[in-house]
Amino acid sequence: MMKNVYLNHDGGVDDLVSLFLLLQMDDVNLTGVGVIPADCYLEPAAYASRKIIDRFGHGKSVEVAASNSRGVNAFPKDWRMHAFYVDALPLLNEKGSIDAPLASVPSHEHLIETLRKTEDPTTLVFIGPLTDLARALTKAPDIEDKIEKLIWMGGTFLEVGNVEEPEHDGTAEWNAFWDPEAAKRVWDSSIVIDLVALESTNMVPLTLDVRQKWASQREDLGIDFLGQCYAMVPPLVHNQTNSTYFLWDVLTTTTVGNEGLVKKKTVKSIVHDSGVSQGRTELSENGRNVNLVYEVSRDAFFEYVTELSRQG
Ligand code: AGV
Ligand code: CA
Repeated sequence: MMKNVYLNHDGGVDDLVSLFLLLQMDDVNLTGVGVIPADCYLEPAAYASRKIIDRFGHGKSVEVAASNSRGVNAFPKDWRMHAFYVDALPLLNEKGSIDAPLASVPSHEHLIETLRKTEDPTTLVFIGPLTDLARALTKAPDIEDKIEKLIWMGGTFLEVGNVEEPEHDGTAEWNAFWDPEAAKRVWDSSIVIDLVALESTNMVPLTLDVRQKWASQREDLGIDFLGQCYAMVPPLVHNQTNSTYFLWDVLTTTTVGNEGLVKKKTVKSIVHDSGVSQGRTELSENGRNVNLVYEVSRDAFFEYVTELSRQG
């Protein structure tokens, strides 16, 4: 059975690799892509997305929509620069032109239009902040019925998240922190949420052995793309820093094609939308249900990523 999937991403290295991987999944019908300028700059992220669809989309036609959403707490500039590097890869620029269409409406409206015109329900994959979804729900509440479920890379119930910023207590994950009110808006809906939180993504850091494996298989174009992308970001070597790269979004995306890679449990949670803990997801009896991914089969995950890419 083909699964309808709509992707909304924010242009990081693992966001763009996620788009690449979704295009390799035989049972996924990618109905559209939204790009939000959170952990990226918009123009290179939208260009890179369209070039990836052209180069690795097996002739599929997928529209890319640019977001006009703005966040509450800005991402560090160094991280946002990554989209420029991916966009400039020679591997994506051989033909010197772009065919994949750019939508004429902003991405929250594109999401509404695409959900409405797709006959069966759609699985939403959000690997950046939830701003576009929150805006879409507020503008067109009817779309809730067209959403099979939301798979979101965001949040954590660990004591320490990955935000290290002034005036914050460090309990939040970045995608939730960028727009805490949007997360709250989505929490207030009745959409089924699968949460790929830091509990599970912490188990898949970028390490040198992974890089080496991809380097040694670089004669395959898809694997070379992985290797080139993950050459741009800092791996985990001696100890973890705030810049250490994990395969956050890629883990999220692989659960679409291979649910068996992870373990999930249902928990009740609230989101803090203001104050020193803004963006924190917290366990609470008064909260809503989310299906928390709390464990991953690390080796099986990396094998699956490599296998999918090889067909690229
Ligand atoms: O919090 C993880 C999210 C993911 O969607 N992003 C990166 C992934 O695309 C933000 C982020 C947290 N730490 C980072 C991030 C880092 N060290 N470098 C770049 N982005
Ligand atoms: Ca992301």
